[in-house]
Amino acid sequence: MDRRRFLIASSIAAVLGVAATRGSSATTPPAAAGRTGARPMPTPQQLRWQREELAMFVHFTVNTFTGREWGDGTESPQVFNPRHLDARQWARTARETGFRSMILTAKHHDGFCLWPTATTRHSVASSPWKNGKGDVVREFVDACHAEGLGVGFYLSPWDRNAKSYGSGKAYNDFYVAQLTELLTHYGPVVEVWFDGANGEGPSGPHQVYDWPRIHATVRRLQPDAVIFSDAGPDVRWIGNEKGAAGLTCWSTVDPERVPYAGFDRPWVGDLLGHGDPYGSVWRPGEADVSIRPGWFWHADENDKVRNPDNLVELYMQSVGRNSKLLLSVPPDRDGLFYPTDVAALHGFAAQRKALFAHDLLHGARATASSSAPPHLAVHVLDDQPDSYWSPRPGDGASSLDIELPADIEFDTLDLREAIAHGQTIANYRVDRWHDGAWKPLAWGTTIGHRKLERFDPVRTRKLRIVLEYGFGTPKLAKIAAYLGPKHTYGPGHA
Ligand code: FUL
Repeated sequence: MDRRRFLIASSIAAVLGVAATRGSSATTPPAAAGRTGARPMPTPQQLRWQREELAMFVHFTVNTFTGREWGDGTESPQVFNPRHLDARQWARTARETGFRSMILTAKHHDGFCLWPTATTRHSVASSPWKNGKGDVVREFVDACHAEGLGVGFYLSPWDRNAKSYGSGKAYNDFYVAQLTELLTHYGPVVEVWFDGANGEGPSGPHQVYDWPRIHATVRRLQPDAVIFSDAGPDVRWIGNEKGAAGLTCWSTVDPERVPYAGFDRPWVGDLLGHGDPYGSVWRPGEADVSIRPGWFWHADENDKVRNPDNLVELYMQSVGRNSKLLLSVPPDRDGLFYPTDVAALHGFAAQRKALFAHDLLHGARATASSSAPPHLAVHVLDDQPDSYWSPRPGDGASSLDIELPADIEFDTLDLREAIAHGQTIANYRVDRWHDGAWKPLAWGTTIGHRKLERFDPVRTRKLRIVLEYGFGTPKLAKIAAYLGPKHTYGPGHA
């Protein structure tokens, strides 16, 4: 069997859970797992982006005032008048609740621009807000800077107001001019978000976007920004709007499979959710979802805001599956985050703080089946994302034991790979020592930046992590165990 076929067989076995049931252990390793070969690695920008874990999406435009989700471009700028707009309130809320950057819809599909652009009159400059002298983008950026948050922009390619939309080059010129304004007038940008939506249908205008030119504009003007779209190139859409990464989630993809933003095939969602272990590029997934049923604020959804339990679930299925959570919190017609949303965000932060307050493995002893110095077992217990344990290359299945001075009770496991070196682990199992024997507690496929496992509380004094399959020598950065607080909130909007 050649390497590729061997690895396919291994990862299928891992996905089916074969490894978890056949009782293999570090002392009886299966045939050598897939090894070596150059693997894609993150750029410093991609690493920074992923380590932030939480970003906030701010959906705000004429839709906030018309009650729509997709404006059609005929909205009068006169409807836009957020009398008490306070972007600092958005940024303060984001910072206080653990978010590290914010992405604003500078222009949504309706084409209305939140800054006084020179490219169209369809903007805040034609609105009654601040007598047409206001600039939401400026206030947003200043607020992000004041609160120490990264700045990101969503500039919808699909524009239902621009006359040139569908014309080819003329629209690309217009779009690149808008992008250039955003990327030159407002300081450093950490992320540019290219949406793939288009509801024109076969009889509507068909615009061919000049992606190479658009990407080159970002690279030239903001070389430190990551570019998001279904097709990256730096970070990819996770393939759904539920905020859920695949249970198996590789940060690598094959770029040919989803060649451009808006590439619409039935299997795209699945592909983006899981990534591809054979993929030639590093393109981690971003899980976008709203705190409300809609992306924009609507009065009749004020009682449908996700509760803190629900937000913790989102965190587990995004950040806890090697993705990043991009949570939309839409300002209301006053230009403020609504009190229910703010309270939910604080509850979310309080739950995370309580859950991750005490790593119960602190003070434990770690020993491994083998180690490649200086990457010793003890490094899985420190908090350095770049220090890790690595078994000797070619050792086949590897394992690491954690021994505690006394029993601990926990319901959450936190596993992390040293992803600065790429993602290699394709199968793991965690056993606990119980009634004189090792019993499987949790198992899965990928780890990546972070894999969170939750279960009913268990007790033990010894844990073992077994790594059976991979695409190179594993580099395990962290194992932590936590006991979560009892949930105190009722069922929420899902
Ligand atoms: C989608 C858009 O159509 C929605 O309105 C929203 O902006 C979401 C984040 O992306 O493609």
